[in-house]
Amino acid sequence: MRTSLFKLHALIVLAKSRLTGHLPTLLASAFLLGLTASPSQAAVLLSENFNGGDGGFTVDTPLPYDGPWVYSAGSGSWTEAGQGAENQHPNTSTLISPAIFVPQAGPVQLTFVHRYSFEQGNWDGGQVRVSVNGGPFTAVPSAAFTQNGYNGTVVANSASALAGQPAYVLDSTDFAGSKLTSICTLGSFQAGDSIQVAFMAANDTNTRGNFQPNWEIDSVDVTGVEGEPTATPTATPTATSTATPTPTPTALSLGDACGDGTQCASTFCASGVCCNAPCSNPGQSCNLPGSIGLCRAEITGAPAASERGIVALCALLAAVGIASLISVRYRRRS
Ligand SMILES: [Ca+2]
Ligand SMILES: [Ca+2]
Ligand SMILES: [Ca+2]
Repeated sequence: MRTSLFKLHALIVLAKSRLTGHLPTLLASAFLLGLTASPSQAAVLLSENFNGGDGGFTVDTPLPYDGPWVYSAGSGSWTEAGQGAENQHPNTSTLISPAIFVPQAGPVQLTFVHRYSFEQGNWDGGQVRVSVNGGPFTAVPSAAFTQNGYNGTVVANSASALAGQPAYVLDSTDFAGSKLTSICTLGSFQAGDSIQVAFMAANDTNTRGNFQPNWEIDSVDVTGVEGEPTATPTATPTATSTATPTPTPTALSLGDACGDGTQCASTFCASGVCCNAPCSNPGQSCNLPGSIGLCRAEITGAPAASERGIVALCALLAAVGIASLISVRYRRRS
């Protein structure tokens, strides 16, 4: 309910932000929607109906006997058939699932469809077991079942490996006409755990149940907790605040005294000041009065103002002299 309200709120914010065209709000809302994606749904960890194959299940049978677990393509199920004649030893066969990866911490639930017909008198029985991370298989207790759990106990003086333990015994209801759906919690596990489910058929030294097969597993489904988001809304601001840039020394402006170009914003240091250009050619300077920081041609060696005046006066006098000579020659001819 809380999740739904949160989603609704996020949707409203999203709609508003679309109206205003406010991109940051839009992005933040989309982020929130992603974070709240179905946190309460079950994650399917294994789903096998055996109709197209054995599901990769394996069988452990310590001592050979008449009817250990076998896969039946015809019925799309695994079946166990018990032991007929007396053979002087317990007859146990365990059907084991492939390793099931648990991606998120939390409870894992097993649902399986089956039927059974063990020897009358509770001499034989069947039990569900679980192994975590390759450890030993342990019984799933009666209390872990929420639907169609164990219906009895194997007698204590049986040769069965389950003597005195809770188990499926005798016949399931309407064996010939229907199958049961049993549901139990396998336990609560950590993210990254690997579990295996087992169906242990444990018979004594003789005699089958009333019907065949003695136990049949038609389908197996294992579900876990749907993945919670790994990112948290506070993670992003924290990450950006830690990424504070290291302060760098302020670069010198044009005209500031410098030792080398790395100190200057312009990257050029010429004539002892930061310069707008490399200013390295002969006759150039970056610290001329009136243009400090700008590269200019040096005026050293150029005529001073008084000298320029004398030169101009001499040129004028020379021009007057030449004009006088030309004038005298004209008068003599005429
Ligand atoms: Ca028996
Ligand atoms: Ca038996
Ligand atoms: Ca099936």
